[in-house]
Amino acid sequence: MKQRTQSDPSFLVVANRLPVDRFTDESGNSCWRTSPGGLVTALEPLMRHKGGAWIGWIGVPDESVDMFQHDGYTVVPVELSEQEVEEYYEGFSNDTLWPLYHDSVAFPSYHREWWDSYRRVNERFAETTARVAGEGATVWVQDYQLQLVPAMLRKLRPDLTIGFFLHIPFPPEELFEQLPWRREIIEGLLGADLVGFQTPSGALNFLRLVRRRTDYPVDRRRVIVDENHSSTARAYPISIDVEGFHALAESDEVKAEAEKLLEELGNPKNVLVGVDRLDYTKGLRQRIRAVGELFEEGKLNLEDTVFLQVATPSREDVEQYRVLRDEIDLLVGRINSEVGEVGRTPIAYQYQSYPRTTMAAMYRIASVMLVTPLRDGMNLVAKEYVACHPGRAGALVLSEFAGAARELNRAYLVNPYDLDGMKETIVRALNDPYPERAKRWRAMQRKVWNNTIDDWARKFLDDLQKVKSEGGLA
Ligand code: ADQ
Repeated sequence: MKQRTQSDPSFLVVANRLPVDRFTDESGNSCWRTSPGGLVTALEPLMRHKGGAWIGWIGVPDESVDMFQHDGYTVVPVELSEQEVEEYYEGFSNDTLWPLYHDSVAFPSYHREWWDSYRRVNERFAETTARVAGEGATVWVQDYQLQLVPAMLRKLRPDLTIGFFLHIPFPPEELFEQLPWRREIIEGLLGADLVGFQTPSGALNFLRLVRRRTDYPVDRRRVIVDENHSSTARAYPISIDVEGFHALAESDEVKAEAEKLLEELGNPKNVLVGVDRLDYTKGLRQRIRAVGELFEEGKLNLEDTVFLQVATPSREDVEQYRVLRDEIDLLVGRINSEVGEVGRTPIAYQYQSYPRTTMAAMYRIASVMLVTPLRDGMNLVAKEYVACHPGRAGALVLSEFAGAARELNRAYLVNPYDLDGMKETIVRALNDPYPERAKRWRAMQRKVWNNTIDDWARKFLDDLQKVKSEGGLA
């Protein structure tokens, strides 16, 4: 076994993907650059300060890359074969766990080979982490692709402090119990000293399952696994780089882009905006149908209103996502051809990814932002809108089933399955008098500014040290 040294990383993040992308520079050299994202932005300073390491997959199958230094921390690539990408990632992670954890809004597929691959890949992540972590280091494991890592890692390295955060919802026991490997997943998570969820109901669902499916004593939020180890479950609602987004939206570049965008849309009085990854959990079908009906019924007017819907390409190798893309194309096409006129259509639909500046420009021009997922761990778009939209009276129509609805409870909340209710609320959000909109807006701004991504990371990591040293949380 390798001798550990002072310079071994003392803070490690383990996530399915690395926070870097490869590109080729002008001289033809292959280089790495940080891929934008809230988590990376929040954790990078800490990684640099503590001599950190990030362990993850580079995003390309069958490629072995040695660990390297990037921006002051160590990047440790974990290799995945093409078959593992199909079985562990597209299969078990995205076609079993993803739908199951999102209320089974699509049917989860259960395949034993996928599970075997999931276990194998989790083992590889745990072994890699165990190899590089310094003595007594803190390890933060991220998300549903790696739920077995905490227990596997604890077995290999009992000296480590291990945290886990789940970015998606944790389902109620009635759903979770379908999973043939439910016991293994619960045991996997219990390897962490602290298991973080987006909402209190996620933490409660997990604790209820532990009580039902294991014999471990549970003391409020704390599960006593053995005399040397206990695991605490608690909610830590994730957030965004609020200041960063706000400053970006106030920049001259974004202001100019927003004006140009408005012009391209025909300078309408009202712009409804939706921005989502193209995913069946995001409630796109229901939202587009609701807005389409409002145009058909004349409650939204083609003369002064446009609905801009952006869908980011996502998981294009998974069949369900290809089908969804075709369905949305068809639906938008039908509404535009039936309600639109030559040169003027109610829905401006874009299937593409945009830079942050364009996202901020869209948030600026949105008189009403539509965030109506059928189920969502948090939903950062909702918070980004509140951080970016200028003025004092933006309007957010938000699904009750997004984690964000707990903090943003002064949004115009909707049940996305109730099309009539959603239609009424959209019209209300558009037409409510200024004082009502402003009151709601102020309340939401307060919430967003009071919990930034830095607060989230700090709170989780502080609590992680606390549960490790004191055994629990007050
Ligand atoms: P996602 O399901 O990806 O995240 P979300 O929280 O909305 O959902 O984050 C999407 C991010 O992608 C946002 O930062 C948004 O700005 C960006 N984005 C969306 N469309 C884009 C486009 N066309 N071009 C460029 N960027 C685009 C998962 C969980 C969520 C949880 C987050 C974080 O499903 O519930 O909030 O992780 O924990």
